[in-house]
Amino acid sequence: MSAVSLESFTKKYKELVEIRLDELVTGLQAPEQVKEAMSYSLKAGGKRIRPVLLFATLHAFKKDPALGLEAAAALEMIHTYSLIHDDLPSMDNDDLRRGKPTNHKVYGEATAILAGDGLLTYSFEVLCGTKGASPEKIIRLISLLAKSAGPEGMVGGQAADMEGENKSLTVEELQYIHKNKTGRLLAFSVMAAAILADATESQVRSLEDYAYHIGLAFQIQDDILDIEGREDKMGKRVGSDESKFKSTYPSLLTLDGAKEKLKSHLIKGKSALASSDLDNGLLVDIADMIASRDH
Ligand code: GRG
Repeated sequence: MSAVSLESFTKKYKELVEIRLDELVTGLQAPEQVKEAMSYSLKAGGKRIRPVLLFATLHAFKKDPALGLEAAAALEMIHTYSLIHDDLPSMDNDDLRRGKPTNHKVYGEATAILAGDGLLTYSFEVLCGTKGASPEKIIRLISLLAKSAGPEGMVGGQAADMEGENKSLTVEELQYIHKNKTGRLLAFSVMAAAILADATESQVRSLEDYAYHIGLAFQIQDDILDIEGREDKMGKRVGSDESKFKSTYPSLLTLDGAKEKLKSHLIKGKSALASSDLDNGLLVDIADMIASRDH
């Protein structure tokens, strides 16, 4: 348990990033339809785990979390674009996300594609405006975000996921998909804060290790929720992995095996922090929350 409660920290910084996201999109000189579509998905009720993780990592360095505001907004834009595109008919063809109609169901496919493209490209412009950071740091942030979201990161993970459909994958292949599709943006949350806070090499190593394990824990819990989750909490259909014959941790390891694996990543993630000299309370609480979340 940390001195600051995760609940109050999340409430405060979730609101901060939501206000900033709203200002950023409202201020755009762009056609109303695409602005509205971008805004619709940004405001559709995401948990903001990635921004909160970024702010909490800055807090662990005893830095003002608000230093990471532009990076957090940029990150949430990339995450939102990935969900809009993932839901498209040519990808997962989903009608519901967070209990609401998906972007293309409301605005049509072409506008949904453009809303995703708009969020992706605008996120880099936003990151360039990071306040209080030197040009060198901003370049490191841009490079890290591009690497994390691009073909060697999230896009690569998504491509491997699509190639793996209707095939039986090995645990290693599944791990590659999730490390990249889901893990890399979560890792960016932590490592962007490390850049902003001038982390030492040993702090970087501990945080990379922590991020790797919580990224996999996040995904394993996602697979478990697709079996055990409640549709009213999830805001989408459950059982979709099985109906699409997708390899998942429960399908490869059994449900109990997946739960064991989740527990082991949680322990490893938390122990990676134990060797760092950071104020870890919130990061430990986030790891626990990720492993036990119900949506
Ligand atoms: C289209 C390039 C491209 C990539 C898509 C992230 C992704 C890659 C697809 C999403 C598919 C999916 C359900 C992955 C499981 C993990 C995940 C990213 C869940 C959604 O993230 P949350 O739970 O979402 O943080 P909220 O709604 O809280 O923002």
